[in-house]
Amino acid sequence: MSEAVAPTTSRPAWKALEAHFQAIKGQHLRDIFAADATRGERLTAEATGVFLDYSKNRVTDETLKLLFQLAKESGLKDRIDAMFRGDKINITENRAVLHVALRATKDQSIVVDGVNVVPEVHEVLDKMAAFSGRVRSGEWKGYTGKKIKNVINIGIGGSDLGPVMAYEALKHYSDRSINFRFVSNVDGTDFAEATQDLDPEDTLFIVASKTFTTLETMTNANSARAWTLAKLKDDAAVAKHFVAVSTAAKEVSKFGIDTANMFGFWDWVGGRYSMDSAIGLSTMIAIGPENFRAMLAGFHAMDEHFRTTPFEKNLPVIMGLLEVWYADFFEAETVAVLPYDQYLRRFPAYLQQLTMESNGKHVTLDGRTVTYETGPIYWGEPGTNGQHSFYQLIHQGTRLIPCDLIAFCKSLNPVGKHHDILMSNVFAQAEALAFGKTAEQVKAEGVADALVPHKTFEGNRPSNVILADHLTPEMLGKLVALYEHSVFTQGVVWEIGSFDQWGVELGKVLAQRIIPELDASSSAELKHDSSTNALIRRYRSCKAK
Ligand code: G6Q
Repeated sequence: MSEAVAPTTSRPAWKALEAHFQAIKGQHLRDIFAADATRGERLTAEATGVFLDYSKNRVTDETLKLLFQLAKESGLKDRIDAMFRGDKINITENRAVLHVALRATKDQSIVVDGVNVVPEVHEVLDKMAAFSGRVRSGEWKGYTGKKIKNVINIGIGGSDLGPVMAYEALKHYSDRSINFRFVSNVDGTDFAEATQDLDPEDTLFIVASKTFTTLETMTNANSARAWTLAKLKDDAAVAKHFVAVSTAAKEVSKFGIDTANMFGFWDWVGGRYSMDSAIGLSTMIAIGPENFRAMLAGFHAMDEHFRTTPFEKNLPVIMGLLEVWYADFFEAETVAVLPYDQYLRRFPAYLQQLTMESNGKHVTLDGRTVTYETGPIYWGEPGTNGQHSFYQLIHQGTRLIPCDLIAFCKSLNPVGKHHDILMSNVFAQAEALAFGKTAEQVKAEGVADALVPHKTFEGNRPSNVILADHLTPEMLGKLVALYEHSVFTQGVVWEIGSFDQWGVELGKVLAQRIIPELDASSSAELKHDSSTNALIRRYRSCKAK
């Protein structure tokens, strides 16, 4: 039986954290470390080959105790169980939230509306594997009998960011004889640039859209069909050059794609949680079915860790609670994600959607307006590039920006001393952020008095260091699941619904209304505000010139 859960700010642990924050907010990491020689070893956790050093956070043992207490009082364990069980925890859409079922092992049973969904998941995976195998081997031919050399994923949001990120992250494992491109933006430039040097005869489009009605994706898919048919001149070519990933079979066949070449998924997979569903078809073609399954095994290992491990040793729980601590008590507005691995260059963009679309909510599940901060802004770039641009603000600006530094002990491309140099930057940055440089240290270096304030680093900037052996498909799955479950943890504490996205839906509706009004010959009366009306008129007349 679930225990009744008190509203966030009236939980005893929340109140205790408020008082505790006042007591410790002035403490410096320099002093915290000086008082405890074991801290750097103690405040770490490791699971599934992912090592987390969270010692350089502005927390004491008491803070951690209270945060874990807060998780308990928030009913986190019950909520985790409810998600894994397939309860309809996405209440505004009346849906289960079962991305964890996408990586369930064959022997598991997860029942939604009376049906065990695990066999269906594996059926789709098998179908994807068979198709990927045919494309990779050259057995799948284009309409004129040519082997596919280019695969273009058309999708947006959750149907794009995961596939792009995974392709970039796992490029080392990908089949280099096939080009992979990704078209998402409705700006025609995206499509034009992706196809300008390609031949329709050896190009395969994957139209990835859960609903198959998204304006951007359908516009790009229609342009892709026109581009293909301009050369191949036979509607029958569509079946050889287009496949679909969708939950909407009717819409897919309306478009002209053979539903035999449709890869399905389910309404209990949210867009931003779908890179390991059929939405990952481009990933599977790139890295092969075996590597894709290894990625799923990585997701699953982190799922099991999250589901079964006590909070005190639970990586996503620790990370999620630290974000709550900074967002609500230090009032930090952002979190920087800084992967020290060039292959993870799209990981921050991927996490932006995962975190901000999930926890960018201002009402609780039961509709009350929150009185505290929820989802922080996530952003970042790979190291060491970021060090030469925005790190200045993190080190010496006026804002507190908790950082996640992600790194691997081994490089997939060991070149000379590059990797040691890269890794020295990881450790040095985390060290400098935490400990800074005092005015005394700067003076001792012989710096002129006038420059001392400029060269002084306050330090006390918190960071996590996430360290793993090397980047594999399995490791990527673990890292993504780590953040998925951290987001879940935060959402539970904040009592918000992390799995709907009404803000995104709004955008989809608003643009549809304006499209016909942009026609220069349209005489329809404009009924917007005066600014929008004037902008539309200006656009119309500029277009007409
Ligand atoms: C993700 C969001 C959103 C969605 C896109 C594409 O969680 O719902 O980013 O993925 O709007 O939607 P379709 O896949 O339906 O085209």
